[in-house]
Amino acid sequence: MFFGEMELMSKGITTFAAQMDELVWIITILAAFWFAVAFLAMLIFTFGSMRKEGKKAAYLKGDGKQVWAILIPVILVVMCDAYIDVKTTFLWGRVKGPVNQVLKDEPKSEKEPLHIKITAKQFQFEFTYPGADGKLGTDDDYTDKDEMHVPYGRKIIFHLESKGNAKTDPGVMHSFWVRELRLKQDAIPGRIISGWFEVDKKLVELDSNGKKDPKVNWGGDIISGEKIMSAFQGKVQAESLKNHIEDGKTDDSNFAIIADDLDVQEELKVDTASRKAGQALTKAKMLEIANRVLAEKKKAYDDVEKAGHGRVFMIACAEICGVGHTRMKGYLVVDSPEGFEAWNKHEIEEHKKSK
Ligand SMILES: [Cu+2]
Repeated sequence: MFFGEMELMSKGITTFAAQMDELVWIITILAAFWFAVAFLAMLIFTFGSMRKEGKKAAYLKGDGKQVWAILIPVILVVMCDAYIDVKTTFLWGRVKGPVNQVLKDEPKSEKEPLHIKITAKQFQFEFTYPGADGKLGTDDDYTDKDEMHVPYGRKIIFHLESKGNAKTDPGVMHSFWVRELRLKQDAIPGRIISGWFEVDKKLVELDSNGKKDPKVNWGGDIISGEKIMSAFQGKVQAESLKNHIEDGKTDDSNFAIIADDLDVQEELKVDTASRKAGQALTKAKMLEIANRVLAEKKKAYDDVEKAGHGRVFMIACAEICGVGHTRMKGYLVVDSPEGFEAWNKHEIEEHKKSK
């Protein structure tokens, strides 16, 4: 759903996404309804009970039939609340309940679940895969930073932990969040928290408006990391460049860094000494440059996506974990089972070489 350019709700891609979205809408609509009722009642009583010549103020004791004026709305609100609570409890159980029990009730997927260890650090996510033997915690495990690959149509069981950067550092709280998965899970030092999700192929193939996304192509080259990541990063940076200009924040150092990364610092007349930019250009001119760069980066990203398999989604840390919190991002690549196996094989080889 869109309001102009603004996406009201990202598309959900997991098997429990529809249930989650339904609940979000139920809560939103019920809360909006009762807010409107309460606000209207307040207005009616305020203006309807204003002082009038010759009219005496009534003294209401709140007994007898008057009780119902309070009780009926209260009962209705409590009923709505109970309805939300029941629905929430079932969904919570499905998503956050003990993984082994929950998965017994879920439709079986063709392949055995894939276990992935997620380690949250200041300020990076690391993903450990089982390697050739398919078992976590053995010698052939390999770890990738910032990027997580999963196939659609298979249960993913993650084991999330928080680690410090030194032996004496117990780590801090983080939160693993991918909005399209409709999944957010805190990472707590000293605990390993397991959870699950399964990406639905059909949902990945739809765009945010519910139409089939023409870019989806599960064939093509294996995209292992860097290429798609840098294209994705480029798109995000170009968006950020545009936002900086729109918000008039061209004099902060981040702007200079982004402009440098995108190679438009000269064009935007960024003064490298003062790290200030755009004094020589009008906002309209800068926006023109930013829009051009954004279009280029969007196209580059689309081209990479079209050429290879896999859809990319952003992973973010959703718990303020320190000064680098906003930089704590990663990328989730959803792939076809074949594409995932090819990538997995490639990574196993690469990590063998680097040992
Ligand atoms: Cu964090």
